[in-house]
Amino acid sequence: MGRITFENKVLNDWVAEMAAMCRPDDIELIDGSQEQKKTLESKSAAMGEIIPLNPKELPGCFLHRTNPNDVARTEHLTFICTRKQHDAGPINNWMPPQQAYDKARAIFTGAMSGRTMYVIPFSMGPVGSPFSKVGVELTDSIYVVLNMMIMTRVGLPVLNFLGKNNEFTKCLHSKADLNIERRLILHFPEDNTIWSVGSGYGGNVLLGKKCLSLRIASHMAAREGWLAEHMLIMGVERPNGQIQYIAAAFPSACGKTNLAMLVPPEGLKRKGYRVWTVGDDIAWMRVDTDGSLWAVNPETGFFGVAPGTNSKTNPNMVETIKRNTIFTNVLLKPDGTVWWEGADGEIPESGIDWQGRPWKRGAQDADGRPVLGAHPNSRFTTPVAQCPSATFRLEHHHGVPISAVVFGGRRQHLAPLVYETFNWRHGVFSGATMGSERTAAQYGKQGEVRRDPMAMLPFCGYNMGHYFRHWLNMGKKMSKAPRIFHVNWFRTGADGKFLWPGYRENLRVLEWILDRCNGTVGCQKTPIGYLPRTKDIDMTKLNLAEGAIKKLLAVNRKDWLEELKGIKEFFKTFGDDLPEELWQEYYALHKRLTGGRAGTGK
Ligand code: GTP
Ligand code: SPV
Ligand code: MN
Repeated sequence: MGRITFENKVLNDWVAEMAAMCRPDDIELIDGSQEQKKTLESKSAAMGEIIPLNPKELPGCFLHRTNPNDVARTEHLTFICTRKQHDAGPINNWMPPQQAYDKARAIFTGAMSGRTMYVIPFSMGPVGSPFSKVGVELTDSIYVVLNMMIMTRVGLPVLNFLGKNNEFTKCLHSKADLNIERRLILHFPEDNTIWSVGSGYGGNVLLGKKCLSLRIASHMAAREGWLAEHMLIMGVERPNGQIQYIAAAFPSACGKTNLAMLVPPEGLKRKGYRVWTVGDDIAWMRVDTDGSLWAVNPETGFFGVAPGTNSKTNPNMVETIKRNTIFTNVLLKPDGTVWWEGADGEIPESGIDWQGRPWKRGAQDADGRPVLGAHPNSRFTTPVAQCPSATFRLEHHHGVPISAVVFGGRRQHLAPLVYETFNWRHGVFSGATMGSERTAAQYGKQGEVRRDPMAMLPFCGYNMGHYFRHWLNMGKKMSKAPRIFHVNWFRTGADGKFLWPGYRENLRVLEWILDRCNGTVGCQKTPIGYLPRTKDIDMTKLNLAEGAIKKLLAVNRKDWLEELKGIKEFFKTFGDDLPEELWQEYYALHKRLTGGRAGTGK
């Protein structure tokens, strides 16, 4: 076995210990150089792990197919391993640390034999920024290495920054045998450690992303007094040149990437709007000396949903993924380019589907259902810097100031297009009670409404009751707290079709949100919050169906009272850990909905 020595003793000992367990044939340090990247691409291609795509049409691009049993995060195999179960809370899967290490050790033992172990030093956030955290991932997958090179800052500058003393998150990953029975995604927040085994998919294995930047970081953030959130960050440049920033939390596959890089619609473009993309998935936010909330995107890449991406829905992304991009689980066309459902152009006549099988247009399975060319959760990994709307502030160590926090879910009914909450506490309530219909980003029944507080249900690394308390406390630390809003792009009419055109037209809603922050637009007061009146949203060139806006802005008291029943059950699961303030918000909302009658006891 090859040996490398590291100046940092903790790192050195840990790599040696993990190698002794996993028994790789070789160990290689990822230095972040282009030469090493090229060599790894060739090696991975020779192994059949990645397929080089048409170099003329898609230079520097590759296709990867995961095991068909390994196409999304596996939440039921994801654990928070704290000494006390109470610290993981009622929502997370929990395992005692010793049991978790033992279980995983049995799978990791010898799992890398015949393979190379890659050592990836990475920084989440600009190297050396006060926001940033260093991690080191050990992995036996070149696919993971190549993805990490896009998604994070990797290599020698990070190692140099780490030096001899600094803390880092110990991240261990092995594909092992990709057996779902032997798959575990384990977080040890008390040891600053992540162990992931038996998967090769996205959020399960790119350990800087959901595992470090959300589960481990949320735990750190609660201790250190900041926020680690599942949020996009975007800047909206106004006609006068002023840029205001929005951080928005929507559950997985509910529109963060699309919103983060939208192109203004015709009506608003003429006013001179422009959008700047800071991030599409994760926001780390701190209170700065000016009393407002500042945010960075700790990542350097997008791991975006492919289906539905086209030059109408997301022209900036179409531009971004033309080079240096890794496509996962999409259709391969005979000309060496790729396709997915809802891509630009004609549906190809034939190709190789995401499972590597020959595919023909219109193909149906034995039950007469269409055979998809791309998996619904197929994705691309691509550098933020290639995005035409990428902000010039990507490397700024202090990030961007946030004017508005936006929560949103995927709800066919109930939630109106947008509302503003009355204050920070009510805003935290609206985030804590978010509900959303399940999508292809998770295993489980699609379409079922589940509570997904702040879009953090699968990502909060500690007791969620304590997390709500932390949110309430953060509000008290700010003299210029952002206002909190709630949006829903997914309300449907009687025909089951979306009432709101969504995508770029969402800027019309953001305009109202920012105008509210600036105190320059009106609203109507309803029991659930402030809603725009029809005249408050710019509809130039929108051509909405007759009556649609009324339906989009309707607040149905009966439906909300029904919703409160589910919220009550959800809140009860937290017992005494649920901050009393959120019960007070619950009763206040109940009272507003019933026109004065207070709700009954817990
Ligand atoms: P993760 O990467 O899983 O965290 O997802 P995300 O929140 O970034 O979601 P993304 O922007 O990739 O969108 C997911 C799906 O929602 C895609 O199929 C989009 O086409 C669709 N979508 C995005 N925005 C809108 C919208 O405004 N309206 C409608 N109807 N669909 C949308
Ligand atoms: C999500 O599911 O929220 C994602 C994709 O962003 S993954 O990286 O797989 O978590
Ligand atoms: Mn996400």
